[in-house]
Amino acid sequence: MVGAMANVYNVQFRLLPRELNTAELVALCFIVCLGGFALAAATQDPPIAPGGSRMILVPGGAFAMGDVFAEGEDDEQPVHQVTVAPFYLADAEVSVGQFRRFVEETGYRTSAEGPLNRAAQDSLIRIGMDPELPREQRIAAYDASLEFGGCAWWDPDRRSFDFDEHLNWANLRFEQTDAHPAVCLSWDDAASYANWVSGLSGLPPAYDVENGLLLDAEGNATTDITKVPGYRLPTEAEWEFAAREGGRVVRFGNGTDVARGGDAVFDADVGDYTYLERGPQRRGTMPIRSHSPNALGLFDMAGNAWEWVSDFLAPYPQDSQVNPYQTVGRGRAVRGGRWGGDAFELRIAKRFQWQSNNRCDASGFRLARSAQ
Ligand SMILES: [Ca+2]
Repeated sequence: MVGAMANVYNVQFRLLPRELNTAELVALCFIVCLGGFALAAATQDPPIAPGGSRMILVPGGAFAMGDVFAEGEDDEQPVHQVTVAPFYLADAEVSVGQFRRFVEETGYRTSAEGPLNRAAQDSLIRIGMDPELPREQRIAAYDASLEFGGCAWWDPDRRSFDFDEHLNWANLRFEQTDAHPAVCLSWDDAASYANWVSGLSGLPPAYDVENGLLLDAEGNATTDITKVPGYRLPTEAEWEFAAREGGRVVRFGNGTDVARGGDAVFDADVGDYTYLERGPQRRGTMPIRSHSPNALGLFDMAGNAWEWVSDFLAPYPQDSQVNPYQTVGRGRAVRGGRWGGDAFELRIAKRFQWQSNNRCDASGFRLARSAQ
C-alpha cells in the first residue's frame, strides 16, 4: 500500500509541465492527499481491537435461524426468522498470546485455576454422574464441582471427556504456541477478557461478570445488544448469522456444505454422514487462521476452539425475532464445533450449553462489538 502510494506521487510529480509556485504546490498536495485518503478509505483494513483482534464489520440483516437442512436435534427447531443489527466480529478466536497478555497485565485467574481439592471434587462429580439420583441433585453437585480447579479434557483415543484438576489455558495435554486459540476458558473468563479490552479502549464494560448481566453505556442491565458500546461476545443469533456468511443456507461456518478434514479443525475420522469427507482425527487445536475463512473473512467458524456466545440457550420460538438476547436458561450457548468433535457437531445449527464457569480443552471465544 505504502509502495503503491509512493509510485502515485512519483508519477504525479514527473508529469508536472513546469515549476509551480508555493500556492500551486500547496493546492496540488491537497488534491493528492485527498486522493490518498479516499484510496485509503476504500481499501481500509478492519479495525484492530486493543489486544489484537481484527474486527470484521458484519452488515445486519434477516435470516432463517436453526436447522435449515432438517438433519439435527430438537433444540435446533423450529427454523425461525431473525433480524440482527450490524456488528463487528473478530476474524479469529482469541489466541494464547492475546490471552497471556491479559493475564500478565491484570493477574487474572481463570475458572480452571480454582482451589484444588480432588477428593471433594471427585465426590461431587460422582454424585453428578449417578443415574440413580434425582436430576436436580446431580446438576447441583456437578455445578458445585466446578468451583474447584481443573479442566475437562478430550481423550482422542477414547473419544470422550475426562477431567484433570491440573489443566488450565497455559497447561494442556497437547502442545500449543501463542498462535493457537486459548482454551480451557469459561464464559466468565471470556466476559472478563472482553471487559479488559473495553477498558483499554476507553469504553464501559459490557458485562457484570459476577451476576452474568449485559450492561449498557450507563452501566445498567440491558437485553438490547445495540445499547452495549463495549467489546463483548456475539449473541447466539449474531454468531449464526456470521457463520452463515450473512444468513446464507449453508451447513458449515467455513462456507461449505461438506465437512473435509483438510478444511477445518475437527475429527474427520468418525461418523457416517452424507456431508462428511473422511480425513484426519485432530489431537489438539491448530494455529488460528490455518484454513480458509468464510466469505466474510472469518476463520475457524467451523471447528478449532468451541466458541462461547453471550446469551443463554433457550428453546427457539415460532415467531420472528429482532436482536434476540436470551437471559434465562440452564447455560450459555457454545457454538461452532471443536477440534475433537465430529462433523455433526461442526454444523452451524448445532447448539450446546454450559454453565458460565464450565470449561474444557476446546472452550474458547472470539470478540464482538455492536456497530454504533
Ligand atoms: Ca471455532
